[in-house]
Amino acid sequence: MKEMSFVMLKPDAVLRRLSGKVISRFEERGLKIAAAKMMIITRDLAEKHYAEHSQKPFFKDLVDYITSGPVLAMVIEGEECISLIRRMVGATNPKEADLGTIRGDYAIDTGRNIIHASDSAKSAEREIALFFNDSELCSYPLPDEELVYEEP
Ligand code: IDP
Ligand code: MG
Repeated sequence: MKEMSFVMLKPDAVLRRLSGKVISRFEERGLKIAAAKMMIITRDLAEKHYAEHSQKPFFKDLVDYITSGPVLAMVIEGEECISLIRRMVGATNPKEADLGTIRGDYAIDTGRNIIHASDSAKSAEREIALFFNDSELCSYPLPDEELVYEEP
């Protein structure tokens, strides 16, 4: 099933100039970038995005972090890509993230774990709507798309 996920490269990823490397992993895996924009997000948007964590002790630090510099917000599309991207991203605490995952290869600190990815279809829908208008989502076929094997 085709899905769309909201993926955001956090300020440390952008400032460490890792954006290209991380985007390449998604492209090389066969996923499609449906939307992308560099933004410095407001506290209001950050608080809405992370609303589920509003009562957590790290909430203020998290909002400070995510608003501290530019983020690269993206919508990524592909077959069952929500869980696939979560697996590619790795554990929230990069010290526990497997090597070969994005966090496992590029991060060391939970508070600077370089990337966000939606954790469910419901979150993806909510997060995409927070960051993008429908008109910003690009629908286009990839040359190899018809080669994807569909389970009978
Ligand atoms: P996720 O990003 O892997 O989905 P969540 O539990 O949803 O992880 O937490 C959202 C973000 O909040 C994490 O990516 C991380 O940046 C931050 N965070 C989570 N737990 C902690 C913590 O214990 N200390 C500091 N920051 C945290
Ligand atoms: Mg989360």
